[in-house]
Amino acid sequence: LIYKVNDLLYQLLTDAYTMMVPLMTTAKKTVQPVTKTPATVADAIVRSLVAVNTDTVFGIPGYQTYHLFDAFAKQSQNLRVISSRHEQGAGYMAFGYAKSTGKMGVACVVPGPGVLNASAALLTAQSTSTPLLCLTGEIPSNAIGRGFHFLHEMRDQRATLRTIAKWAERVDNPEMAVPLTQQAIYQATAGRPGVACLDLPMDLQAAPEFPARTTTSQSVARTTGAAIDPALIKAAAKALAKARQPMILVGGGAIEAAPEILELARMLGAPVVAHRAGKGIVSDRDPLGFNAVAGLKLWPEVDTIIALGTQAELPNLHWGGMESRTVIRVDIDPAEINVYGTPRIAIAGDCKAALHALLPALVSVASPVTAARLKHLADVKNAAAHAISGVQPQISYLQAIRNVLPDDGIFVDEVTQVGYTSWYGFECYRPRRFISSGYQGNLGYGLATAIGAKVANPDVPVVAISGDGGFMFNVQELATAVRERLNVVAIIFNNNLFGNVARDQDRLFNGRITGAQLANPDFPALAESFGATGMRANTPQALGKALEKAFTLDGPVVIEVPMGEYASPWPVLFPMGYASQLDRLTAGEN
Ligand SMILES: Cc1ncc(C[n+]2csc(CCOP(=O)(O)OP(=O)(O)O)c2C)c(N)n1
Ligand SMILES: [Mg+2]
Repeated sequence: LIYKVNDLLYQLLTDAYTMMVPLMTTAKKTVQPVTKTPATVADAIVRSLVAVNTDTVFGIPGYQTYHLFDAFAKQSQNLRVISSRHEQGAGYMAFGYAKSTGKMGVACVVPGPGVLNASAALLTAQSTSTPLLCLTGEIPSNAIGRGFHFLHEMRDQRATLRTIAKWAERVDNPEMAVPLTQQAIYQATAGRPGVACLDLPMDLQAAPEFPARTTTSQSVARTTGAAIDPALIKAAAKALAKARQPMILVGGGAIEAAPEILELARMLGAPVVAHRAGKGIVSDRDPLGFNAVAGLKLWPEVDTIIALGTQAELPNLHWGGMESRTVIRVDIDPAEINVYGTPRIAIAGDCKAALHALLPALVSVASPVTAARLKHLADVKNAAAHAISGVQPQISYLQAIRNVLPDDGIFVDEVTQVGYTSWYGFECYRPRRFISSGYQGNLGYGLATAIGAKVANPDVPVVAISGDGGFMFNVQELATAVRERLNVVAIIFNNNLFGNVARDQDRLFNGRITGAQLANPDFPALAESFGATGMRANTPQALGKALEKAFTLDGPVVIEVPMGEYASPWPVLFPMGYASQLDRLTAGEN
């Protein structure tokens, strides 16, 4: 009731004030036509975002975020609001925005169901070390923890978010709003990037802006990146110089060090293996750019491995034999380095800084790369390409897409037969052009992620692939792309099945397939009903033609590709089975 009365009084006062403004301006020319409401804490928060060049917020407004959205509106010359049709869509749009640029993505959602709807996207961003800030509404501060059954109330939202995000805090008084916003931005972007969530009780958003002050009742922590240890750099240089068969593994944490990595690779004559996030750091056109299948083919000979900004899941969880090799890991997150066991040389720090120290140390000790070595690597790469070419019809479709998508075009995968194959079978030539949901493997993240990527890269073609199963998880975001006139192209490989599940069940449970059959809409007609363009392509050649046309259109395009049988994409990637090293890792034998 207090809030209702408050709202009413506030409304009456602003209305009366607005009505008086014309009178004041005609009476006295010097009086400014003030129609603005007084600045709120929400305004101050949004100014903090604009100060770090935030230009887009993805979200859905609601009772507990009205003041934030109004503050966005007041900053409309600096900030664009893109509302989605489900909070998961908003989360993935912020994710796609961040993944394709390296900049922080921003989402804003109501508490409780809004937060939980967004949570799958937050988890994906956190798991892929993606900088994302989520501003979450919260019930009035004096109702928190009281169990009053307030709209969207959730028992402990901050605690829930802490299980997902890198950092989650709540603003408990107006004076902390700006410092905690700055801290949230810092947490999302500094060190190992990740998800920062800031809970903002609705009454505090609406409170008058708090004048800047230094004394604070909630403390604001700062963490600093570790300095690179020169002794470890020396040891790494020594180990690499001694290596007969070195291999470099790269992940998302190595993107900024792309030029240094190429230099290292050429100096050592070492292939650079990328799986998902690391794709494009070294171009697949470069003789030293290796996909996971080529990496695995070379693995038996490899004696020394340097993993840069990657969880190094491939050798640790799947390939095995890490204990008999010299392992060097460089990771900005010291907690990550020892997850699979302690590497011989563990360098906690930024990849670029580490390589700036390592490269000069190597110059005098590394031996020249022989022509025989390069020939051998080329043979391995060719043998892998040959094995991959047998994964049909996926490879033919991926090739058709690659032929049309320019080098700077963005490809968004999904967990579908063509998507798994793309991890090793879709060439990538630049970093941040291949977007994956990483080890979360979320169905339905593709379309919304592609929308976010297109918002951030309006001049670049963006294509998302999915199965019929995955596409329907977030189909509603077609409406967002139509409204925003975003030329995002969604290719649906339709086998009327949760295909991967059906194949596993068939194999594991003697042909008993449960819960995997799907009844689908007419996808092109569905797209047209949204105001998008719908197409159908029956062959790789037809898909190439359709895609060419699609990139010339205005607004989103859906291309359905009816599919029959697929070759399994798994044997070339995991011939030893998935996570074959798990028992060894958990038995502590590393
Ligand atoms: C959010 C989510 N729920 C469930 C799954 C489990 N899952 C993995 S693959 C798959 C089937 C995907 O079907 P579809 O998108 O049509 O691709 P297909 O394998 O048929 O090519 C399912 C249900 C998942 N990966 N993500
Ligand atoms: Mg399917």
